[in-house]
Formats: sequence, C-alpha cells, structure tokens
Amino acid sequence: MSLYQPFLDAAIALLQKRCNLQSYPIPGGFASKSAIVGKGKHQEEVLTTSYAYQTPKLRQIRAAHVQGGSSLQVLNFVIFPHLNYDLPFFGADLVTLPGGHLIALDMQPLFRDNLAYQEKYTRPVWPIFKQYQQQLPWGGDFPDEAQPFFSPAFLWTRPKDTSVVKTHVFAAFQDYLRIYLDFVEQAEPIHDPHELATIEQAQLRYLRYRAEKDPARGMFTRFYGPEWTEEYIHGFLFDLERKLVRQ
Ligand code: DBV
Repeated sequence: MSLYQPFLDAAIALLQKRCNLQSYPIPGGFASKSAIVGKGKHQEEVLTTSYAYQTPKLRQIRAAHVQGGSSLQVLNFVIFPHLNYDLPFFGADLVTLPGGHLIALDMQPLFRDNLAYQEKYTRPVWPIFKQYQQQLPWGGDFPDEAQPFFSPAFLWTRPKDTSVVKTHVFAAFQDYLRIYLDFVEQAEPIHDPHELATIEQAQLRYLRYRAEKDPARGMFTRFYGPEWTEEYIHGFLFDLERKLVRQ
C-alpha cells in the first residue's frame, strides 16, 4: 500500500463525517492515468489517481495521488472554498522522491499580512503548529516568491525517516484538517461587494501562482506528456479560472 493512502482515506472519512459531501466532476481522462517509465529491470508503473468533492461551502476539494513505487509517492490535497467565504485554502503537498520526503501543510491564507485575518485563521492553529514543530522542524530552502501564500503556521519539513511520515506527519495532517473543518463550520457567507471582490482577486492570485509554478509539471510531463499535463493542471488541479468563465 502506498505511503499516503492512509492520509487520503482519513481525509475522506473525516470530510464525510463532518460535511455534506457531494462528488465534483473530474474531466474525462483524469480520474486515473498510468504510464510505464524507466528501462529494463527498472521499469515501473506510475499511476496517478484523482478525487474530487464539494460541499455547500467548499467549491472544490481535490486530491492527486501519484504511486510509482517506494521512491515515488505523492499526495497533493487542496481545498478551495467558495468565493463568498473568507476561508483560507487547505493545502497539503506530501512528496516522496528518491532524495527523501518533503512535506508542506498549511491553511493557506487569502490575505497573508492582514492581522485580523491571522487572528481568525492562524491563532487557533498556532498551539498545534508549535507542538508538531518539535518533531517536524523547518525544512529550509523555500522559494521566496511562495511566501505570500503561506501562513505563519506553515509546516514545512523534510523528514529523514519514513516512520516520521507515518506517525507525526499523519497526525499533523489530520489535526490541521480537523481545525480547518472547524473554520468551515463557523464560516458565514460574505455579502459586502468590496470584500467579495478582494476574495475573488486573492483566490485568482493563489490559483494562478499554483498553476504557473506547479512543481509537479516536470514530473507529469515526463510521464504523461505535455498536453495531458497542461490540461490536468488547468482543467482539474487549478480549475477556478475556467469555472468563472463558464458561469
Ligand atoms: N505539487 C503541487 C501539485 C503536485 C505537487 C499539484 C500533483 O502543487 C507535487 C502534484 N511538489 C510536488 C512534487 C514536488 C513538489 C515540491 C512532485 C517535487 C518537485 C521536484 O523536486 O521535482 C510546496 N512542493 C514542492 C516544493 C515546494 C512545494 C515548495 C519544492 C519545490 C522546489 O524546490 O522548487 N505546495 C508547494 C507550493 C505550494 C503548495 C509552492 C503553494 C503555493 O501548496
């Protein structure tokens, strides 16, 4: 079983328990994609499976799960709220490559430097963040241009041992998701047109950054080709712009 399957199972179970979870359409050709990569004895199947849901407050809850043997495992899991809530994004990038594990976990803010926003959406996570930071220290080397998209409670770590992923990272992932779902429960719809406009701008800024800088683009292009990859990124992983056009 893949390293991140239990994360996906736990997330879906928690969402089902706490939300009115509905399915969200996955465009044709993206629910499951596989390729054989490598040569000779090193041949390996790389399978990417996609999952998507929605709730009355959450526009898209989606996961991409890449399984390519013990040295290639990825779970990228993001929740995009509807545009009439000031909720942060839930963002998890759980990556295992031949070089090791790379873990990014956060409630990604719409408004990074707004203190009232931090008070509302970072303060409740802070004690949990501090607790995990002892086992999951800062992972170093982080792109400056990505900073605006992360909260002060961003868990960014590169565990040496797989056992740390299975224990501390797994626990942190579930705790962050539980707190996120508390935020969702408490969230009230926004009606003020000015605030709605700033939320839409912030969502688009985040989305464009993620689609443009997707660190998985190179990997997906090698496995499945450029056409599949661009369509997967813009038509599924980060689909807000297309959905806005269609409204
Ligand atoms: N990352 C994604 C999606 C992925 C994915 C949709 C479906 O956003 C996987 C797959 N992340 C993925 C892979 C790598 C990373 C790395 C395969 C390794 C790339 C490689 O080394 O070849 C956080 N993810 C990373 C890195 C960061 C993040 C900072 C290191 C990138 C680097 O060193 O350049 N996740 C990433 C990020 C945001 C986020 C920047 C939000 C703004 O949520």
